Amino acid sequence: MEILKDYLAETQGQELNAEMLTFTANIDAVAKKNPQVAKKIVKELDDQRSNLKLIASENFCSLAVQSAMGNLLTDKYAEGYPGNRFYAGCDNVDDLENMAIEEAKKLFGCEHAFVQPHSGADANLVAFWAILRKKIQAPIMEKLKQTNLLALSKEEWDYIRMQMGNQKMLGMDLFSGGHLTHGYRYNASAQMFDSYFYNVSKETGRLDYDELRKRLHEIRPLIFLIGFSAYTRNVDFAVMRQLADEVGAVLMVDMAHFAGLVAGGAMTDNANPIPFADIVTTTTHKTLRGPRGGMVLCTMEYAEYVDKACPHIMGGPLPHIMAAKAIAFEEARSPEFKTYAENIVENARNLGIALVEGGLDILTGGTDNHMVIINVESLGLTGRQAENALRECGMTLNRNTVPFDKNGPWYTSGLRLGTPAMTTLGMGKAEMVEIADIMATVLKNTRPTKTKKGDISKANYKLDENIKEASIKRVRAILDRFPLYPEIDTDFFKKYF
Ligand code: DSN
Repeated sequence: MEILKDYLAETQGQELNAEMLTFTANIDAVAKKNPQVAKKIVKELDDQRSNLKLIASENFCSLAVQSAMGNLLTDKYAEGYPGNRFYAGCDNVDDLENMAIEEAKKLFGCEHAFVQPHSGADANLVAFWAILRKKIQAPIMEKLKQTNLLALSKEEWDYIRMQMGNQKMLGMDLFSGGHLTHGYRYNASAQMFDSYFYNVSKETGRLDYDELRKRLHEIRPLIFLIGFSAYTRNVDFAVMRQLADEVGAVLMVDMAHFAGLVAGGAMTDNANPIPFADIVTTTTHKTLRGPRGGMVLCTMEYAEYVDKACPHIMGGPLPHIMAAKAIAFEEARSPEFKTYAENIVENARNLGIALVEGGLDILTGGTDNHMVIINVESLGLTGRQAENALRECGMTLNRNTVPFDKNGPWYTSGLRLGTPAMTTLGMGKAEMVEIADIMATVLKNTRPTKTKKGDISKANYKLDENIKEASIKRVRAILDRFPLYPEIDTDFFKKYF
């Protein structure tokens, strides 16, 4: 297979398309080792091009971010942090990590940034343990007049372990939109902490601050955690700070979903957690449009505990991802990103309005951020059926629990959709209205089938074939106007794969 050679021969005399050349060279190098892997990369690009990406937590990062990720930096070990590594030869990684740190600090206006976590779940573990070490371990060590854990007696060490394992955390219930790393029993966080939850109000679907205050005073947790992956309303972080202070809790915010909206200035004043929280975690690939990864932002009070994630909870960082984070954070400081963040919110708002007009049941009736959640129960469907029917019609999204969901976390009664990726492609109000209409049409023409026992199935369904065909055409017509990475021509690879 001579992919690169063929491409160069085919394009002789034409103006150089650096992006296509880079992609072709990468595919060529991979295909020489394993054509099946190369084929899957090209197919994934085709898939993401021919289906509407409506997953609220996904996006398309820039090709510059992608190039920064795919290179030899992956070969370097750099356990520790800049200037304090467990390995020699970290000069370039030190510089890259410092660049990402400085960019993050400028972008979010925070005192300290730790850019090593590989994911949001990692970032949360780093934050949890930093809080435990600062608030529980450090005072005990001070009392014992010790600085070295290795010098503790077995009894002293057991005492620290017991105290650290017996702390309370109060987070948002998974069914109200919270994240599984916030104390869900199937996640390690619920084994680390004595975990408690708050819910949204049954009447409004929103957080009720009076109820939250009551719950906080009842539990009096070490960590008061605000964050969600399926909640569509702004939170007043000034009020959250005040509530945390009333009970002496550490205020931790997981802004993984809305970090890009904070960075781009679409969430300001009390909706921006940075000035109010002690410690903030995030992913870098959702609304922020960076590489897949995580990050912790905090006050100086927690800096040394966060930086010592290795050896405590992390191994080696990913230097190639930190390089890509530096690029992405710089991109996010541009005026274009500000417009982008505003457009994400505007698109979500318009999508919500159009879905309501289409007769669908939207949680809280709309949105303040980048996502919209549909309750499909009134259509007689589960989230799983709705998710699959829409995917058949060229729309990729995920099913989600709704508050107090009767169908549980596997089948669910909801659909979560978001606008970050569609906004990256340049779509606006007209497309949101069209997409809402396609979705409503598909969902209203999908019916659950019966199981062999005669019960209504939670998994299987029948979708009208004519509707399906027409919907795919409508979706493709939108996508044709907003191509993903137009610099890259995947048709060129058809003769190889
Ligand atoms: N997977 C991310 C999301 O979709 O919200 C976080 O778990």
